[in-house]
Amino acid sequence: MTIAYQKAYFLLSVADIKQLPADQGIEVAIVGRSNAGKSSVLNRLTQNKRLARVSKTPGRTQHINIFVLDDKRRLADLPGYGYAKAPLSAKQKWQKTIDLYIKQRQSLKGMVVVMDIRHPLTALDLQLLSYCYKQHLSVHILLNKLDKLSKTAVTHTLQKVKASLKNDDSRATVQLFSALKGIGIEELRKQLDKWYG
Ligand SMILES: Nc1nc2c(ncn2[C@@H]2O[C@H](COP(=O)(O)OP(=O)(O)OP(=O)(O)O)[C@@H](O)[C@H]2O)c(=O)[nH]1
Ligand SMILES: [Mg+2]
Repeated sequence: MTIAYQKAYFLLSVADIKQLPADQGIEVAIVGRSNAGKSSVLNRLTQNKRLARVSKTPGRTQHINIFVLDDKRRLADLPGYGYAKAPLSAKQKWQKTIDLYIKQRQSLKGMVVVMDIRHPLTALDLQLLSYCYKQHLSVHILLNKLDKLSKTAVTHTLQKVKASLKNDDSRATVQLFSALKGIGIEELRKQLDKWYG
């Protein structure tokens, strides 16, 4: 079946996982460092520029935003992490929310982890990946903003990230992406189709 990503619509925004919609069907979450481009990826995927607010100020999105694809499938835009100016209390709350979300959300089928290709696999990214592996959650990494690097640097970074993931003995997959240029959409859709299948 083909999933009509362009029909996605915003359902609700919650500060607490208790307020999430019923834990049924299949949910895929998008997560990553603040400013990595999560909202831009969602907008690109759904071909809807206004779907997820693309903030110029990093760290704005502190809520879990739920988007509906159809009666069984949802996308969750998780709050960004690693915003240096965020107070410690906000950072701790983030950790707790994400930890609980990953542990408790039965319908969560996979995580799309968005990274800025210029700064992949930061300490917080690695911490998140280890949360996911612990819960046997599938991970697909987007190295976003590839338009910001030269072709040589892109290839080099992709190889380095792949090698590092191998050492991790993770089963995470990784791909190149540019939300700005619309590069990598097909590959992302294929991964999502598998999870939503
Ligand atoms: N050059 C380039 N810029 C991008 C790309 N994707 C996102 N951006 C820019 O990066 C900034 C952050 O993008 P967002 O989509 O708001 O990032 P986010 O991860 O949702 O950020 P928070 O919700 O604040 O955590 C914006 O200025 C985007 O225009 C890309 O592929 N290439
Ligand atoms: Mg955002």
